[in-house]
Amino acid sequence: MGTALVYHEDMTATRLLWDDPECEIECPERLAAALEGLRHCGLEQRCLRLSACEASEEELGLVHSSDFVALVRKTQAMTKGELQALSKQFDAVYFHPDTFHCARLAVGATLQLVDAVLTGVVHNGFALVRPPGHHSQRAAANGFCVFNNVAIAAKYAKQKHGLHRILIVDWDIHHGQGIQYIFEDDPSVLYFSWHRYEHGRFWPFLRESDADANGQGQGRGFTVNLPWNQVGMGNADYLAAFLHVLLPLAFEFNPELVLVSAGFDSAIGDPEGQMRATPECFAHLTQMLQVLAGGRICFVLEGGYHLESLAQSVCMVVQTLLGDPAPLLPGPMAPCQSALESIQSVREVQAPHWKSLQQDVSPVLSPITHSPEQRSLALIPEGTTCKAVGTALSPLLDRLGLRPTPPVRTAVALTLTSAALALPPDVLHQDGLPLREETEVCVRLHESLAQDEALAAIGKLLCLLDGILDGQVSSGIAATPATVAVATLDVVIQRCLSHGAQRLLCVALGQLDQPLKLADDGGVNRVTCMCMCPWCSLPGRRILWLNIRGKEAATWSMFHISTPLPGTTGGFLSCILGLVLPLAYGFQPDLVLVALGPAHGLQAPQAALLTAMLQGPAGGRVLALVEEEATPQLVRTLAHVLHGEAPPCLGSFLMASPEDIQALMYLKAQLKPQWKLL
Ligand code: X5A
Ligand code: ZN
Repeated sequence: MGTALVYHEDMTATRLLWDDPECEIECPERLAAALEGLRHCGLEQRCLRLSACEASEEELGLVHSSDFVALVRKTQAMTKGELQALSKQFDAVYFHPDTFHCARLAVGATLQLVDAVLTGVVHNGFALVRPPGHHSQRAAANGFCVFNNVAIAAKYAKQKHGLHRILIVDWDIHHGQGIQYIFEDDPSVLYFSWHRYEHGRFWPFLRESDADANGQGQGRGFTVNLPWNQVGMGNADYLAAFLHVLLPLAFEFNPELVLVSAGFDSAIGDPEGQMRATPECFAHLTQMLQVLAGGRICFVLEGGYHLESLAQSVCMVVQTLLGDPAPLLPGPMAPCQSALESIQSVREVQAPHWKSLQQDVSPVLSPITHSPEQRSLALIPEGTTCKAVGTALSPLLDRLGLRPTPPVRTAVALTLTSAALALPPDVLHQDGLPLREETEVCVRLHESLAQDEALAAIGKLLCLLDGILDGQVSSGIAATPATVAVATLDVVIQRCLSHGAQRLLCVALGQLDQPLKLADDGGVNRVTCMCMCPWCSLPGRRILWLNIRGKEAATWSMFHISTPLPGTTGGFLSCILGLVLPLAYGFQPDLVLVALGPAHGLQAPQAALLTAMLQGPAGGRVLALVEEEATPQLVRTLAHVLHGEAPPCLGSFLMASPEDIQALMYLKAQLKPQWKLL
């Protein structure tokens, strides 16, 4: 079970045969660049390679009229003049004698991928295809697209595999109006698209690309358009769109399959998109989508015209699909005002159709009290579009390849054996007491820890923690004796800080108060926080403490926050997507501690989702602390998500209670001035 890569070299055959500045960017080198990138990074070799076959006439007929298919078939025997004349009948389209073959391969590749994922041959995969598909309509080619690969795949998944709910995420920078038209009145397909819109002044210049187009009839609420009205959208804008629009709806929809119209013209350097999201951002977007549908997710290439940016972004997606941790995101985590306005307007349009949005029909946009956005991300120099894959590609790809991935993905420091726990086979077991002396030093301050069993547990835990801090291990789970949970946490935090961690995020669940002996330097460098606790007196604000427990909402400072544990699935999701992740991404921690303390009250699927999603902000560095008495089922579930698997479903969606909504709104209002992703 792994990741499929579906491809066929013949898809490089179709190309523009005459002069057309609009169409020339959709060139064969796009596929070559993406594939070379994957090879260069050693990713192609890690995938299950599937060779594409042409889709059948019947499969094309799931979306397209037989007249249209017949018309495209005829292009195989046309002269250049005839091809050019036919192309002119459509908007931004070119035909080549090999177009029909390529377009059938593109559909075929997509359907093979869907089959592989839905029959359990692989968990997920990527179809590298040309021509793209999302603009194509029942009887019309459009915007370089001939057959609508992803729309056909959704119909196919419904018809052949009997699925009832499919999510299509279209992150290409153009509006996939073709997909929108095909599923407009179909509530079984949730279509999300963000796109460069500029108030209607960008191609394809359609009124129905705006946020207020949200489906027809039964399908109302199942088309979700997020128009970008300015260029230059970056990582924070894309993250905010996922956290505040797509993911709340996606969780509520609860898809059985996710299809991604994966265009990379939304990435930095692209001549069409003019946006600024870096390739790393696509690793994070991928990781967020992987928690849906039990991880059943198929990526299908759409646009992407800057060869280096395209290749890097494809590598980021495939690397994430393979289970590698997402790299840290560069840049300040503050969405721009225009993005916030777009996000707000689509939330308002969709609110009547989605319980997850009904909590804040008229919420506050963050006031413009701060100085305008500084956008200091380095731009890839322009002018490298659609040239043959040259030497310029390698240095940039090397940068990706050199990013060290820890040799061990997940380690555990537990008292139970792996056989009893049924952990994934390559999870490392930390045992022995190699750090006895250091352990004793660490625990000197805590008399409660000075018993043999406690010392043994702490020794294992520190050994695991050091593995993470040294970059040998990505993530882990450690058991702590419940009676000394707070003291243990203190020891862990001290060690992180003394090992040079710059920013530490502690998500403490249940009855865990902040350790008291944390700051030896209490009182020094108290800059803005009026809180008297030692956490906030640390120089450099190195710890963000977020306590989720069954009490009131409170903010002692922007780094010291307490929120009640919501009682419903809807409330829990709002808390994760609307509070925890925006804070975590805004803080950009080196390491995340998820501490499940006494009476944490979380069900295993909730703990798994929280832990899975907190891998994003810290580059995969998550240490989960569980009580020794934690059930094997909880430990197993956590080990699986840290190991890269999808968390189990939370259960049916129940709307957040008014009290939980109120607590969340209160915290967000308090914290919004400092944490811009909220
Ligand atoms: C698939 C795709 C873009 C067409 C742009 C025409 N099409 N100006 O990115
Ligand atoms: Zn596009």
